[in-house]
Amino acid sequence: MTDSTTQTTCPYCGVGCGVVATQEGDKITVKGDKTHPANFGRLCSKGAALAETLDLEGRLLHPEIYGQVTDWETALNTTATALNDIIQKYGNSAIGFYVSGQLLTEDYYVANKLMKGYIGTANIDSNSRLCMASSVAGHKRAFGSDTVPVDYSDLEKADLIVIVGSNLAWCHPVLFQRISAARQQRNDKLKIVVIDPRRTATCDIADLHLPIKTGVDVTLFNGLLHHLRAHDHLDYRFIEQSTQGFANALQTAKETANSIPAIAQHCGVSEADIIEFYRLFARTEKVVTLYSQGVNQSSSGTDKVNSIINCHLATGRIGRVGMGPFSITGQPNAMGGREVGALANQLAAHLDFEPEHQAIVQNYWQSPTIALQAGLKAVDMFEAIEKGDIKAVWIMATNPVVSLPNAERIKTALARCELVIISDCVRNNDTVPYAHILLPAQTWGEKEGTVTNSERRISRQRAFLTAPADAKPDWWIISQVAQHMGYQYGFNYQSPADIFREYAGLSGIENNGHRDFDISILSQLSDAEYQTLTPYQWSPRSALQTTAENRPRFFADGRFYTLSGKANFVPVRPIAPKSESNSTFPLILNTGRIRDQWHTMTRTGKTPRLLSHISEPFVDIHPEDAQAFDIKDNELVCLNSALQQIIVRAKLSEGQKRGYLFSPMHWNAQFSAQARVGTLIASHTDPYSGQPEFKHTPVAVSRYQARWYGFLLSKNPLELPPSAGIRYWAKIPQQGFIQYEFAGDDPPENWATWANTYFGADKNWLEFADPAHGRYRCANVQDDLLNICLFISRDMQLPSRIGLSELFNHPLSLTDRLSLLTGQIGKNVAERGDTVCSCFGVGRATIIKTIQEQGINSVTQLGEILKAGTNCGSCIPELKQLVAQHAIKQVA
Ligand SMILES: Nc1nc2c(c(=O)[nH]1)N[C@H]1C(S)=C(S)[C@@H](COP(=O)(O)OP(=O)(O)OC[C@H]3O[C@@H](n4cnc5c(=O)[nH]c(N)nc54)[C@H](O)[C@@H]3O)O[C@H]1N2
Ligand SMILES: Nc1nc2c(c(=O)[nH]1)N[C@H]1C(S)=C(S)[C@@H](COP(=O)(O)OP(=O)(O)OC[C@H]3O[C@@H](n4cnc5c(=O)[nH]c(N)nc54)[C@H](O)[C@@H]3O)O[C@H]1N2
Ligand code: SF4
Ligand SMILES: [Mo]
Repeated sequence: MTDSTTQTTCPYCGVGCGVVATQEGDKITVKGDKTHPANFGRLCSKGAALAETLDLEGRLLHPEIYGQVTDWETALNTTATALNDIIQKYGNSAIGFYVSGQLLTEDYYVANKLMKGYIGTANIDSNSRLCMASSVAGHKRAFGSDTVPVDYSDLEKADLIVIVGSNLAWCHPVLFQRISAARQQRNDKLKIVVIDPRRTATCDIADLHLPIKTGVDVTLFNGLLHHLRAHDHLDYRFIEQSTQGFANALQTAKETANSIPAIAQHCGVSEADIIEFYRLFARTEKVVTLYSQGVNQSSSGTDKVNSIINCHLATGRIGRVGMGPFSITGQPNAMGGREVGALANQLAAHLDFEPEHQAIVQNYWQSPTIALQAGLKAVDMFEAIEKGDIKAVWIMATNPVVSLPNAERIKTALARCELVIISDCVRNNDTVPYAHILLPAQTWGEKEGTVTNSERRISRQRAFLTAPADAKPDWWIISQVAQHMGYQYGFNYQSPADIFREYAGLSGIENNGHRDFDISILSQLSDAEYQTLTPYQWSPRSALQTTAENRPRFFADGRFYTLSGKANFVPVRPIAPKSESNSTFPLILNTGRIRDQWHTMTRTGKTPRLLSHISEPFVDIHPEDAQAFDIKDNELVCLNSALQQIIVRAKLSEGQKRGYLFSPMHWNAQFSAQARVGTLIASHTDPYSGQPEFKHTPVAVSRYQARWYGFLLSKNPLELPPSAGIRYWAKIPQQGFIQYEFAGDDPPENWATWANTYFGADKNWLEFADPAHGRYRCANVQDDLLNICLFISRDMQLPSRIGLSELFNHPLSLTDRLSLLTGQIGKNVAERGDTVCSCFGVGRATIIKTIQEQGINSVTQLGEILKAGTNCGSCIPELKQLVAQHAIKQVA
């Protein structure tokens, strides 16, 4: 490998794909790493676009105190003094850290050490509380430890994969690709069941889809447990030797889900489908049940997890090749955060709040103190901030004003907080304006450390860029603040390797196989070995010295990490979600992710290519519901919950269940006027895990009756005008310009004055006005190049944006100038439609036209003609759907 090539790990999802960054001159390319065991070279659309996200636009480059740029020494002193003052005045429990699965393990470890070993409370929680907490709680209840007993290769060896509450095709695309490939290779012998209220892209490979209502999974899996018993599919030997509590769990299952018609009715799916699922599960030995946020993000999330695990324990399908319950992690280092104990109810290295464990950690750290009890979980922490019990909060690598439930209240809480410290890479997200102290962090490509993926594989993130200006690694920032607080001894790290060795060492202390997590073999790595560490999957201690092939797996010996060594069946009763629909809020809103955006868009929102698949905030609605509420496709709608309102575009979708809506979590104040879906969601949480119910909010939907619509294309980003009753705007970065879509209430008296005021009185405007029809158009050309154009109309009939966008790319001819405002430009440019294949920029309309005109009837043929789907493959499920819908049927 040449000097300019760096092997590192993708910063997005928990699949943890290896990538290779290559620098040739100024050009950086990012490709899949063929040697990485998570992806073997594959990447999804987000990973494939990484090289386009590396510019410094929007970066936080210097420390700031109350909005004033300062140097690091001042920032560190001020932060440390302010924290110490608050501790002195109000006690240590007045401090909270809110951290993130996007920190590296080394960052996470020192943040946890500072809070739990030095400040002395456990008020440190991670955004993983919103993500993995129910799985952690479910694992601990069943196994006595937070152990994920499945590897990715098990997905390829299974005969049945049950995908529950996971849109794998969009959220863990490379795993989806691995499963699709295995299925193809094995002539469809690998069966797939998808359990999800929506017909998602994941259903593309499903043999059976159960579109259940949200929140009913416990009933479905209790019914399965009862069915397995009734049809004699239990593994009594395993139950006897390796588990406890079976009779009780079975009894509860029987009481709550013993009749197929009742289960079908409760879950909102057909009896035939339920029976088919139960039979498939019953007769297939090698089953993996893979699950994600449809399970975790629920007020009964932990019970859902245990209802799934119960079925695997009852059949002994755990700890063997090709089977087991598989909670997949969301963030790149959600698993690493669990390992280092950066949740408020754990200590480091899978140790708990038990006196012996506290002693182990404190002795190892030689720390002045150790937290004695669990701290506040994310939602409670922000309530404590609002109440004034927590006076200082340090937020690292997360954007809670967008991502926490009841998100408007988070603003109130932060506005009231005496001291808000934020470490981030960006200068502006929805949370940053609330910071008193801003600390600039290095980002992906600049920072060094490790992450752990869904299959417990630790991979290195390596730097290939020079960190800009004052940006520093998070571990450095935290260690320096600790040292400035007076804790020199525990934080004298010179490198992430120092931290990693210490952390690995802790996992082996008094372990002897009593605890699942032991990577102490890595505590002796030299700096050079750490630098070249290849992906390492942690396994039972007995496997430490063994090669990957014959390595024992967790629970292979039928032993678990409970006191008795037996796994616990947990009797679980179905509980209804915390709030249900009613006459005011008749529909249920489900929220989640889309294919090409990552969370609050701070990285993916920079890339026109990734915004071209879906460019505006939206809500999916079933056509019959849309009709009932008099809503047409693409119209703007208001979504109201008991808390707030948002305005987004309606998308009619047959894949939506009747009575249920789906809206993405991504859009925020940087990208739209009023689209933070988290503002609608109440902060109901699961009683065991504290995880919020993000997928079940009663709402009302109504058309937003705008009085005017418009769009503006501008070479440069603009401050949007506060006036003209703009109720809806969406910002869509495009190649070479920025597109803004608008809709509003009362229009201004005079559009020309308005445009002049906000977009430059100094500019020479070409204008066209037709007040009688509410139409106004203007444009500004500078040096023969289009600079800005604005189009306003009373209705949604506006000229083609695509046609106009061409004018940003070349000097305008006289004809261009004359026709610029006529609305005729681009009339003949074929509309590409929304981009389906983001790698090659192929739009929906082009694809449909090609299918129809060229008689295409397979995705392969489509790829040969348009290249669509031939690079990362993330769009293949949508391409298949388009071929199925539009191929000209052969008449026999
Ligand atoms: N493109 C993209 N990928 C990502 C992310 C991203 O932001 N963008 N984020 C990453 C992170 S942090 C996470 S946590 C993962 C999340 O990955 P997923 O969990 O796959 O994603 P979600 O879209 O949140 O929700 C998954 C599905 O749960 C379904 N669901 C809702 N309620 C229920 C229910 O009650 N029961 C069942 N069975 N299903 C239900 C929803 O309809 C949805 O399709 O994705 C990771 N990958
Ligand atoms: N409605 C709804 N809400 C949800 C969910 C849902 O399904 N529905 N899902 C929840 C889930 S599962 C998750 S994981 C959360 C995610 O929600 P968040 O964690 O709030 O989302 P991100 O956009 O990933 O925020 C990351 C922030 O960290 C910064 N950052 C990135 N890298 C670094 C770094 O190395 N160091 C530092 N210091 N900063 C960095 C980024 O610039 C960004 O501002 O959202 C949750 N919220
Ligand atoms: S599946 Fe995509 S987003 Fe996830 S790690 Fe791999 S390349 Fe990154
Ligand atoms: Mo997540």
